[in-house]
Amino acid sequence: MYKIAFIVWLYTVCYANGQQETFTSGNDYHCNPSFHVHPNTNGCTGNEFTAAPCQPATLPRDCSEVSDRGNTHSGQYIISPQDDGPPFRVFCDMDTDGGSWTVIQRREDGSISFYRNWSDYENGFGNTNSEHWLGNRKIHRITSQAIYELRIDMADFDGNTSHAEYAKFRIGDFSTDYKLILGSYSGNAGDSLTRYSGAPFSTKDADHDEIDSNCAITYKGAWWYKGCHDSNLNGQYLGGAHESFADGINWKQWKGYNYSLKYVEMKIRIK
Ligand SMILES: [Ca+2]
Repeated sequence: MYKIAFIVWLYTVCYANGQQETFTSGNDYHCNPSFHVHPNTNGCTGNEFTAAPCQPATLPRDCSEVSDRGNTHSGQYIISPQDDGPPFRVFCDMDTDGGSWTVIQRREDGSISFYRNWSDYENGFGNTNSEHWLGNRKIHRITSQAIYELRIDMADFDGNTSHAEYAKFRIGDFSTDYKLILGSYSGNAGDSLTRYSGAPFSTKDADHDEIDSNCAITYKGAWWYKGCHDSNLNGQYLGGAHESFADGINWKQWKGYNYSLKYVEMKIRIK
């Protein structure tokens, strides 16, 4: 006991409220005040906490639960949906419209190609701190836990922003090709997705759309296409107005088929 206490004291590191760390043991620990000793002990000051008493946590199932545990900062957290699958890293938006959003997609600078194959979209790619697609398997796991809503925040290159919300959002498992299930629309961006509720997901190498050609190839994206789309948020980062038809990051009802958005963030939370 004394030896353990001494080692812990010797290596005390102070963390900010809500910060997460992966320790050298390889285990992820959820660093939440409820798991920590009182501040101002073990050399930590102010609002800092020591990780020493952290538990190899019962991880939160989504960002709503991260928020419920007292974490108010937007950033990366480890979550674990309530099933047999492994935990994974997500970005939690704790600021927009009350917070608690689990981010599933972000476009912001074109640094990453989104013209990718089925397995990339199934498993996810990019960095949750910047551009990424969380992954269809993970999105399915999260949205299988409860009724979730979807919010899409968008921005153009002139400083304008808009959003679209759907009162229900769920995607099926692999056997449905990650079929989209959507509830009613609200927001100020216009509705460019409801028509595609019920559509399976398609990529350039997995054509599940309703027409002979391959929408994902024609429009250089990956989406819930039918024949083909009103929105293409995984399309090419074309940086504003473009002459090519509907192959950018397009949201038809807001900016049309010839304007590729500057910024998009798709996020979900328990309804
Ligand atoms: Ca087709």
